Amino acid sequence: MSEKKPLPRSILVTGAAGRLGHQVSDHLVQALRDGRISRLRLLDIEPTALSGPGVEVVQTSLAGREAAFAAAESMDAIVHLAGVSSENEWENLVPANLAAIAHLYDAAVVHGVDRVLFASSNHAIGFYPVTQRIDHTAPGLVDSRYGLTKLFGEELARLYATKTPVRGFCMRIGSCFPAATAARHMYTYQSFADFIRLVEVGLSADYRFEIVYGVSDVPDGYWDNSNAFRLGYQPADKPEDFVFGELEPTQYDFQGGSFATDPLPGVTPPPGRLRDSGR
Ligand code: 15L
Repeated sequence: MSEKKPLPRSILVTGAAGRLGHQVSDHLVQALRDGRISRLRLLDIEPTALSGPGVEVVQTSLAGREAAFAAAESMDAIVHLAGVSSENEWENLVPANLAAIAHLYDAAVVHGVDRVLFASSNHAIGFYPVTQRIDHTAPGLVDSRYGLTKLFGEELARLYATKTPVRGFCMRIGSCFPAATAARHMYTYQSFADFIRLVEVGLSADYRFEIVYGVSDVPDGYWDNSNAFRLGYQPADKPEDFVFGELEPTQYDFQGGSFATDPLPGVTPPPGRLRDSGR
């Protein structure tokens, strides 16, 4: 199992108090106890519940350059999960999803960080039709402002992996929740345990820049995840095992689901100029 591979000694998790951040932090606290890592820094704008010997908790925003530089100092790897996690206004997306990763990457270069794992999203490619199966080479086709910020993060990671020593591992995460609750999740669901398996690959595999899909075992889904498998990802869960009630009967034309068809918030065109998604 990939869980047993050597890990970077010092790891920063951003967004540590969030849904995925909590899972990763919990896993790495255990890795710290097991001696697989020696330092863990957990950062979030909100209070983080986890603590323990060797765990450093930092409550701050990464939108400030100084905070980002302090966060990356003496770290070997960064798992960057912080940010606004759905469609939003630019005034919220720009600091949290654009400025934060830009500062963090500069800080990673200056502080000699080996690699950054980035929580990208399926919304970076959400306007591909559900009838088209795509792999890691599929160019971005964003379905929302939020998706555009994720594509920005991916391209930033690609640029820095080309021009600097910092390796980039971009996870186009599908729907990572405790349960699969919608018909769409049969194609997009990733269990928390499989997400951790993917993070382990990102922390331990040898690569320069990679895009992988954050999805459980869905052999004929939207995404051909052979790049993740090549790097060592072995999902152990299937979406159907995480259905605990009635599934919401969703039917979408685009992989990003409702993100693709929802209008941009806060900018209503004048009467007579309304249109649907336009694709
Ligand atoms: C995401 O990127 C969101 O962060 C998450 O809340 C879900 O909406 C997910 O995508 C999804 O597409 O299901």
